Amino acid sequence: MSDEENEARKKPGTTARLSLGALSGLPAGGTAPAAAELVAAAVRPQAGPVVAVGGAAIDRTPAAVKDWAIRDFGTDDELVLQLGILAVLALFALTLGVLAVRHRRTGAAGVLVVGAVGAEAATSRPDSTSLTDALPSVLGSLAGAALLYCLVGRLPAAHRGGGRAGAGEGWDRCRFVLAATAAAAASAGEGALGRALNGAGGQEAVASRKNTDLPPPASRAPAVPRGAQVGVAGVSPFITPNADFYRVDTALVVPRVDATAWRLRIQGDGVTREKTLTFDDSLRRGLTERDITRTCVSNEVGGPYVGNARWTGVRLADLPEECGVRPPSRGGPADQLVARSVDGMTMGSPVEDVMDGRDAMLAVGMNGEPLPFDHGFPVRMLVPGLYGYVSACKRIEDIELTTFDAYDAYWVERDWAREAAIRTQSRIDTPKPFARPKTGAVMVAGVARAQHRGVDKVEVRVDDGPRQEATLAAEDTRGTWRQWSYAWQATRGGHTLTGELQTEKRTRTVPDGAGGWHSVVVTVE
Ligand SMILES: Nc1nc2c(c(=O)[nH]1)N[C@H]1C(S)=C(S)[C@@H](COP(=O)(O)O)O[C@H]1N2
Ligand SMILES: [Mo]
Repeated sequence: MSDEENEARKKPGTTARLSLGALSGLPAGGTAPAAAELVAAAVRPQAGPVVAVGGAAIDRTPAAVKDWAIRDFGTDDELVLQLGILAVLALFALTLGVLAVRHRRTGAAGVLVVGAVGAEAATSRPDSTSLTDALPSVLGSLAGAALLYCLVGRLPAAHRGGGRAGAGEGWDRCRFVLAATAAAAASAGEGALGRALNGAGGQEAVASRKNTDLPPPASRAPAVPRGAQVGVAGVSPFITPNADFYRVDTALVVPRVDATAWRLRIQGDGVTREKTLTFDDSLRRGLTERDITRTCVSNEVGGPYVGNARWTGVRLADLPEECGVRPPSRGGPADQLVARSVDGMTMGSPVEDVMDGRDAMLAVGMNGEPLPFDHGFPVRMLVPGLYGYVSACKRIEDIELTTFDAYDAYWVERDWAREAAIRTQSRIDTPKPFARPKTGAVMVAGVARAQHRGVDKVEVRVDDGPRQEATLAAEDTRGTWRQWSYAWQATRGGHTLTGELQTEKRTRTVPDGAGGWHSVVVTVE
């Protein structure tokens, strides 16, 4: 074999070149978001392109899909979304790599276009206040474009018959592979470092939470009666531990707010004296402690998005009152209290409900500790009897008095009801669906809730038999869920157990919460 033939052999054909191009795209496509993540650590974690594009995607997702995502991925929906974005980016990277083999500049420019999309998303997020939020995407895509340009430049010229490569243009497979591998490893490292820095961000916020000393409440929660817990294995604990409390957030990266810098402004229709509250002001106001069961409107009948905790906070009604606000029933002009979060979330509660004497509060404590970041540190709102999306604003920073006619909050714009009082629901916690209990005495037990109204009766029905009254556990307060149990003499075979309390007709979660009986099918052996 001649030298020439040998040289030609080593040079890849067209298909091989395109594959190598695609392979160059991957490290380049990896470098862009990784470098962006690193820059985001310096600018603002929420300004990273994956988080920004993810947030924009969430805002544009139809309510039904979002509802499905919350239901089927639980709180993992955020992870699923981020992985999805990375998968799409990988596809782009492969395509741009192939493109770059034909037109080196165009391929590199493609990376910049993707960067521009990220920059647009980052600067148009509701929590973005500065154009510097574009920096992570811009710098990241510049790095990616430059890498793609260089890597593809290392590929040999196209192989044409016995054409001879010019001196110095020798195709060095080894160096190409080394360069690509190094770039891939570097971007993985950068990405990991960026993520770690982002996660470690908010030092001041973490310190401010650590240094928060909740004063003893001025008004204690009534003691939970001994018999509030039915004492049947498999029933949820009466107080849900913080770590097990369900969580719903549209923000992909939960902002960590420094309590010492936190302010809450109260303004709007009927406010005669505007007010700005600091965290210390709140702690000095004499805190109220209450057990309150909270739930999400996306909770299906029998679903897990409900929890009961001991909350401490400022009485919410006092604040508008001190600002001169009167509820509509006393002639006030505003019927909607709009809460705004630092992350851009908005929610509107009826002013009447907030001021009618129920234990609506600005909570600072959850089960004896400052609010966890995931549950709204430093301050979140709670209104007993209303679903989370119309009352439970986390990291609240602004309260505006307005009307329902004048303003639609985040979820209302997405087809959920303007006003949403919590519907009565009962859940069978045990036996679990498709359990196989033995014949004889089987305890059927669960939790029922009708926050703000109270639960007076739960009935259990086996198949189409008569309704049997369940034994209710001691009632804590009207604001909390109530456990119940029923001793069932189970006979062999398949049975359907139904806990009857709420309206019979099963309804979807959209627009104002699910209703209907919870049934569990078991086979007795
Ligand atoms: N800032 C902010 N507050 C929020 C939300 C949110 O996405 N962002 N979700 C709301 C919804 S739909 C519910 S059900 C509750 C959930 O509160 P938790 O996560 O503390 O259980 O918070 C509400 N407050
Ligand atoms: Mo919710």
